[in-house]
Amino acid sequence: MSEHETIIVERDGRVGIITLNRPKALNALNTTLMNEVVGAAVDFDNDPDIGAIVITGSEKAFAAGADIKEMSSKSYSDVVGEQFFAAWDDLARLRTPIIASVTGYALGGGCELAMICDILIAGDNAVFGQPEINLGVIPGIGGSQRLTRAVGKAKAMDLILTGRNMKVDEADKLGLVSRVVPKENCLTTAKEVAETIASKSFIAASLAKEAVNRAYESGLGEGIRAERTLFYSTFATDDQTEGMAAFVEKREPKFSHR
Ligand code: CO8
Repeated sequence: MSEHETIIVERDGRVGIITLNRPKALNALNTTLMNEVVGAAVDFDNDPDIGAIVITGSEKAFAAGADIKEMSSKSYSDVVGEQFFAAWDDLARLRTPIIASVTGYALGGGCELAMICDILIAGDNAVFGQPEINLGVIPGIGGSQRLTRAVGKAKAMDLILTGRNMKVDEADKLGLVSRVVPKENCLTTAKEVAETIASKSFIAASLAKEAVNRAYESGLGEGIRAERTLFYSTFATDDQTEGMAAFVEKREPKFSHR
């Protein structure tokens, strides 16, 4: 793996791990970090030996938001001209399941990055929020959309308009997170979840991800039709043949992954 300035990239078996590594800035998301995270994730997505990706930060901060110092001097024409932060959208398009391991602050862009991930494992010290309003701006990496879909209009309006922070218990109650675990166990749990997913058929996992995302992005009828088409398509795969044969023969399946 190549050297990076703002992240650490590792692999553990079929799991790719990206650790945000700007501790002095509480992992604030600057342009370099965005390009490195998205680049590393795309590389993992194209790697047939990788079946799931974990994105994590430090115990104090998953990420305390977009880098305010980088943004503060930008003008309207700067952000439009460079399509500031648009590359984060590429992360949402990957086929490989992505697990966020969130301890500490996940604020602003940090909360938005966690919500781009498919599964969110939270430590018991996690704090979520969209405080952009306190800076005279609004969420810009999908926060107003993904938070509203995740927790509903009433809570999203409350969080986005007041800019207040939310502790993990409230986030859990609202369904924003997948699991809450002691902070010491957060990364281990995220890796275990990733290993479990990576042991399945990659094609089935990526189609399942696509189907769930269709529920998130479209109406029920369109989602049901998409699911049916995706379900039928699994019958064109070796992994369907193997998975069902293994069940009938009472043995563990050997998936080809991809
Ligand atoms: N950007 C830049 N630097 C930061 C950020 C940030 N978001 N957050 C923390 N830091 C830096 C601090 O400036 C400080 O650096 P220094 O020591 O050089 O002054 C260092 O990290 C440590 O921070 P604190 O001393 O403040 O640590 P505390 O433990 O006292 O407080 C907090 C922790 C509560 C997390 C506090 O740092 C904080 O409030 N941070 C800002 C949170 C925030 O407002 N985030 C939202 C940013 S806006 C955003 O994310 C918009 C995304 C959409 C962009 C879309 C474009 C299209």
